[in-house]
Amino acid sequence: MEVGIVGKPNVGKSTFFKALTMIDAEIANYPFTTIKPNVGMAAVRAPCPCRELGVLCHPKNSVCVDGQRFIPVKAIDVAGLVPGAHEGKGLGNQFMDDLRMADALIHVVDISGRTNEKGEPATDHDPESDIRFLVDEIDQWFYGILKKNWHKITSKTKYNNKELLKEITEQLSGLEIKEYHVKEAIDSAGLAEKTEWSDGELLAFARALRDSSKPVVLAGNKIDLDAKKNYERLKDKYDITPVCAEAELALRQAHNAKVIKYLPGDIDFQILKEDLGEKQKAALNFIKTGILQKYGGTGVQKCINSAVYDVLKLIVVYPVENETRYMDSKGNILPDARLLPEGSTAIDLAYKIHTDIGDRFIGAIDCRTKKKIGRESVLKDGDVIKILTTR
Ligand SMILES: Nc1nc2c(ncn2[C@@H]2O[C@H](COP(=O)(O)OP(=O)(O)OP(=O)(O)O)[C@@H](O)[C@H]2O)c(=O)[nH]1
Ligand SMILES: [Mg+2]
Repeated sequence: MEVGIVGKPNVGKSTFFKALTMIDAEIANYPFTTIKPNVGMAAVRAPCPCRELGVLCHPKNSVCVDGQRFIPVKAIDVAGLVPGAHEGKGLGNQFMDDLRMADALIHVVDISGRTNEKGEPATDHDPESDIRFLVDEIDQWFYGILKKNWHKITSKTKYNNKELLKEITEQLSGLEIKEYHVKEAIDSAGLAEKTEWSDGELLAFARALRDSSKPVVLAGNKIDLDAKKNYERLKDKYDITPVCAEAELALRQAHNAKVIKYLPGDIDFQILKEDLGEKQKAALNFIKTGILQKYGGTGVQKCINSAVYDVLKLIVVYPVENETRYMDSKGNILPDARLLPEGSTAIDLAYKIHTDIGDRFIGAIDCRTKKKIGRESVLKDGDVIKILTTR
C-alpha cells in the first residue's frame, strides 16, 4: 500500500507529508524545494475492537491510542509539477517515475489561491485550474508510456480483447497496474468491442486507466489563509477536503512535546502544559476555533483515510489465533490490523497471512459471534477472525 502526494510546486506537499509521517522533510516558501522524493510511513485510523471487546490490546503491526488503531501505510512526497511537465517543463515528468508504485494519489491544491501555476506567490489564482491540469499531466504521462509500447502490444495481440488485457497488464506491471484496472479502463472508455483504437481512443484509455489504477483524493490546503470563499465555490463541484497541513504539523509536534494531547483526525485537543506563552496560546487557539471547529479537523488524517477506505475501498480485519481471548500464539491481544480489499473472504485473509495458512485452510471463526464461517464468507470491516487449519 502506497499513497503518493502530488501537486504543483509550493502548495504544501512536504508539510502534508511531514505532518503525516513526522519525518523531517524540507519545507520552504518557494517552488521546487523537493526534488528527491521523501518516503515514509503514514497511518490510517480505525476504531480498534479492544474497547468494544473489553480487552487491553498489544498491537504489533500497528499502534492503538485511546481505542483508535493507527495502521501503517507508505507515503511518498514528490517534486512539484507544472503545466506542460509531460513536454519537459519545470522538472519535466521524470519525477513521475517516483509515483510508479502508488496505489492512490493525494492531490494537494493551494485552495487560498496565493500561488500561481508555477508555485510562485500570487494574490488571486484560481485553484480550479490546478485541479484540472495536474491530473491531465499524469494522464499524459500514462499516455506516453502506452504509446511507446503500443506497436509492440497490438502487433502481438491484434486487438484480441483477452490477449490485449493480458499484454497491457504485463507491459505496465511496473506501474502497479493489475488486470482488473485494465479491464475497468477498457469498459469505461467504451473500447470493449473495438477492433482497432485511434490515437484519441488510446488517450481516452490512458485517462481511464490512470483513474482506475491511481485514483485521486483532493486536499484543499492552506484553508487557514482566508480560503473559505474558494472552498465554498469548489466543494459542490469536487469532492475536496479542506486542509491545513501546517496546523496538523503544529498539533502533532505539540503532542509529541507533551504540550497538548491530540490524536490525528480529532476535532479537538487538550492542553496539558499550564505555563504556555502568549504566542503559543494564541496559535493553539486559532487552530482550535479557526480550523478544527470551523472545518471539522485539519483534514490531513481525513485525506489519507479517504484514500484507503473510500477510494481504494479497503477494510480492516484483525486476525487472531485464540477466538475467546483474541490473542496470537504469544499472548498478544489483537496483534495485527490487516488492510484488505472490500469483498475479501476468509480464504483471502488466510493467504494474506501466509501461503501456508491458505494452503492448510479448513475454515474460520468469527470471534465476535464464535460462529464458524466458510472459505467464501465475505469479511466485514472490523472483523476479528481466527483461521482454522489442518496441522
Ligand atoms: N498558511 C499555510 N501555509 C502552508 C500550509 N502548508 C504549507 N504551507 C507553507 O507553504 C510553503 C510551501 O510548503 P512545502 O511543504 O515546502 O510545499 P511543497 O508543495 O512541498 O513545495 P515543493 O517541494 O517546492 O513543490 C511553506 O512556506 C509552508 O510553510 C498551510 O496549511 N497553511
Ligand atoms: Mg516539497
